[in-house]
Amino acid sequence: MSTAYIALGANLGDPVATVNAAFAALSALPQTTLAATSALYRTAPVGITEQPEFINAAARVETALSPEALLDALLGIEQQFGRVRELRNGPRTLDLDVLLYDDLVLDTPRLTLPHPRLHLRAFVLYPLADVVPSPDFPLPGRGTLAAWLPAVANQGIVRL
Ligand code: PH2
Ligand code: MG
Ligand code: MG
Repeated sequence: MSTAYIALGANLGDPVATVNAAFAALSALPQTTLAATSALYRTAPVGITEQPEFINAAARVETALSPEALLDALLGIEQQFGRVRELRNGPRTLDLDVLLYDDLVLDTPRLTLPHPRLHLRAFVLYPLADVVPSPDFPLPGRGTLAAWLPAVANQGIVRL
C-alpha cells in the first residue's frame, strides 16, 4: 500500500456539497482507503482572480493503485461531477489533484510529483497540514510543510 495526498477544489454549483460528496467518492475508490479528510476552507481564487471563491480541502488515502491509475480514477470522479475543461485555472465544479504519492519524485507529461506549485499555495498547504501525520512532515526536496505555511498566510483563506 502507498500513501497519497489529494487536493480538492470547487467553485461552481454548490462547492461545499461537492467537496463533501467528493470525499465519499474517494472512499469508494477500488483498492483505496480514505484515511483522513481535512476541514473545508474558503479561499480567494489564485491565477484568474475574477472568478468565484473556492472551497478547498485535502485527503490522505492508502492505495494499491499506481500513481497513474490513481490519477485516472480522480479524473473519473471529476467527470462524474460534471467537470468541463475550458479555461486553464478557470472555474470548475470539481478539481482533484494528486499532491504527493509516498516520497515519489516524478515528472511525466501526465503527472508531476510532488505537485509543482503545492508549496506556494495556501489553498493547498493549509488543508494538507490537517491530514499529514505530523507538522514536520517532509515535502520531498522542499523541507517541511510547516516551514512553508508562514509565507502563504496572507493569501486569503478561511477555515470553515
Ligand atoms: N485551483 C486552480 C487555480 N486557482 N485558486 C483557489 N483558491 N483554489 C483552487 O483550487 C485553485 C485556484 C487550478 O487548479
Ligand atoms: Mg488544480
Ligand atoms: Mg487538476
